[in-house]
Amino acid sequence: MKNIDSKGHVRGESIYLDDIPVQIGTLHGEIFDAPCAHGKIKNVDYSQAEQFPGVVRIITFKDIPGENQIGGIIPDEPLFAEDEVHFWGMPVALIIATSEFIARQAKKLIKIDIEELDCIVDPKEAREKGSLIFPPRTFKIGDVDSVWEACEHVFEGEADSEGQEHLYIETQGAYAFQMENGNIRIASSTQGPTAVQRTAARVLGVGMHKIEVDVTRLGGGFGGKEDQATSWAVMAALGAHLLKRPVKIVLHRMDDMCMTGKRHPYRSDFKIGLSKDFKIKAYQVTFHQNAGAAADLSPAVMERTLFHATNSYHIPNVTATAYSCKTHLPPNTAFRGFGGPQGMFVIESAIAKAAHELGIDASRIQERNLLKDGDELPYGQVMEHALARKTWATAHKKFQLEAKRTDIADFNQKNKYIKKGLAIQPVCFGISFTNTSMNNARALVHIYSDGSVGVSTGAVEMGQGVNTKMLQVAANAFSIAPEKVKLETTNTTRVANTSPSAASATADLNGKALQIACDKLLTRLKETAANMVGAEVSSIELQDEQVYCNNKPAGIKWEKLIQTAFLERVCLTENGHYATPVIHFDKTKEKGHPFAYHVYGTAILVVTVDCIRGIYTFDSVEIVHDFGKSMNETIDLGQIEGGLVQGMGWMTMEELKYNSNGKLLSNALSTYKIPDIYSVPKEIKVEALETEGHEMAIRKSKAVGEPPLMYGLGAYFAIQNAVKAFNPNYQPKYHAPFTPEKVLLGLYEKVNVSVSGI
Ligand code: LUZ
Ligand code: MOS
Repeated sequence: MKNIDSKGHVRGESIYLDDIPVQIGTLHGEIFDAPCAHGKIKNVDYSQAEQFPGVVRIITFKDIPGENQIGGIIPDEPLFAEDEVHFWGMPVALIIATSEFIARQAKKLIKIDIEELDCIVDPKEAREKGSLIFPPRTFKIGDVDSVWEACEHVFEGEADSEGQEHLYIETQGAYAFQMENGNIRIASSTQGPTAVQRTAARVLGVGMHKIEVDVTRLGGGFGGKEDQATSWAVMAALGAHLLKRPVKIVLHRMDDMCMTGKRHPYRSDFKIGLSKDFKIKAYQVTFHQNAGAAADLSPAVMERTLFHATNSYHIPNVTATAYSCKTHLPPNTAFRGFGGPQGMFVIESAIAKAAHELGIDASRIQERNLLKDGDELPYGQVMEHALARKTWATAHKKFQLEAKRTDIADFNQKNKYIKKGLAIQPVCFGISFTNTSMNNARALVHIYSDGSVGVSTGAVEMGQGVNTKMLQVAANAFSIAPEKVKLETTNTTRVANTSPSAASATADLNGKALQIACDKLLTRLKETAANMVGAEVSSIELQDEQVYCNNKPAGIKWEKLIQTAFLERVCLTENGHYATPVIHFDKTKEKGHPFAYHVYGTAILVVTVDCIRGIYTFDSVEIVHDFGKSMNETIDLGQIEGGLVQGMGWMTMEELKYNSNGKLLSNALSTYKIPDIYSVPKEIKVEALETEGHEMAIRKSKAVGEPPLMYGLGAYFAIQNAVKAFNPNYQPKYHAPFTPEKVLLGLYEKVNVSVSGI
């Protein structure tokens, strides 16, 4: 089944926030933000802006009826700055005007007098100065200190990865309406409708029941709207509340890039110890997460970094410590992978470094240490149904790794100024919110009296195709045509207390809740059918839109069944609640079983580097991926391709630049390069690993949102291998992204070349 949104998207008919017809009387909001990263506000002069024709009001923290607080995990982030600003782009005031243009003009008339204070942008510097968001955490298994001695080889090093801009095509936005009795309705481009509802209630000082949040769809989220869609929605709600008129806020791209947090940059130190036969005996790692100026989701992101510190490998002795460092960047936030990719980059760097020093290919160490059933991870979960080795072996065979290696060696022998490099990237990603209590969802199903069905869940459609999957669950449960099912908007009055659509778990959690609701309806409908044909309930099935009795059609169509049930006053509405069983985690011990299951895969990446210019193209990325039993192969394939390319972009070309004063320099698409059609691999092959699927996944179809991003890590190491093939003096560094500039520097590091004839 195709994505149900594809036609609407292609024709431009799909409704995004900015497509909602504008109500008469609507006002437009524009954010006045901090012009430095850290400073004391001496004075703000709004007088000229206030007098600008068309400006209705300028709202500051003083106008907030409730709390000036948007922090979720830790209450450390004001909606509007009070006396101090903590990052460049921090909201100070909201200008409300009759048009967006007027609001933007008025913004230029605000004069702010700030005393600039010291600015920290580097996480290690923050740690040295004791600037932490919360105390460090350590995951530990075995005892590294007692085994270094016994290791044949021990290597130490640093591995750093930079941030990543989400670059959802649809920027942040919200549209709030004052309803009767002081109720507020907010249309929001958010992954977390409940987070918006809760925070709006807190800021307005009202109960959550006064706030309704509605989401049709997002033009991309990638984590950037898990927590950070909230500010704009709350500001719009505040405007609507104070002015009793609709207020709309849609960020311009440059404002969005400047004001919102991104993937967390990390700086890390590692030490790895191996036996003679390349078994990893010990691994010690210290992560410095650049959290930015407030906690946002950093504690949860840091936790996932620790969970994924050893990627797909079994290491018996591990000490992984992480510091969440408070700096003056915008608060960094969720981004596809949620700290996992950052953790995995360090172990892959440690392996690459060991391989380089030993003069072997990294894959020899990788393969030797892949997880298998019964292995215990540093956080206490014991592997079951581990597929790390199977995906590796299948990729090796299916994609003829040996032949590929020979071809590349041959090519590199024959070509002086063009070199190829290969890397293998295994991935093992845990599925479930790391915070156990968040792993629950609800669904509401109405069967209308004509037999058509309306489905509401807590899942937010952001292009990932979750609505299509939900529709499949409902249509399949009732054995009716997909056309008979409608996916409603995600709305807090229909489905309450939702977790954000995140952690790759949205289809699993909401799909299972929906399945439960459908099953309850089905039970009642079977009773009605049994009465109609005068048979036992156990002999009844629904198939092909009709009733079957003892495997034979009973001559009752779906519509007839529903009509009868309706006339007999059977309840045709149900809701389902699902909470993931089995999972638990004890933070005092840092041990437990936090994940419902893991998703596995192995990618083989081949790159060609132009050794004169430092530019590169990826010839191919070939993947064996563990889909479980995919319930929608087209959608899942789209997730793999998109995730892969997004991961490759982070590792190679996407380069965020802040100056030492904390100002974002790469604040537009002209200065921040994301992968385009010319930079994606020439060939992407994805093979499904043959498995039975996993019971904890919706219809045995495993979560697919985040895991493929981490195949992109291999891009870094493939390029590095090509550089090594050109320049034997190159000393590998582990600092992503590997931009063409860095490639060029690597190619000519400690080289005395004369590029003759060029
Ligand atoms: N969000 C969250 C996430 O709150 N907890 C998680 O574990 C998570 N994992 C991935 C992406 N978003
Ligand atoms: Mo996400 S990083 O699953 O919002």
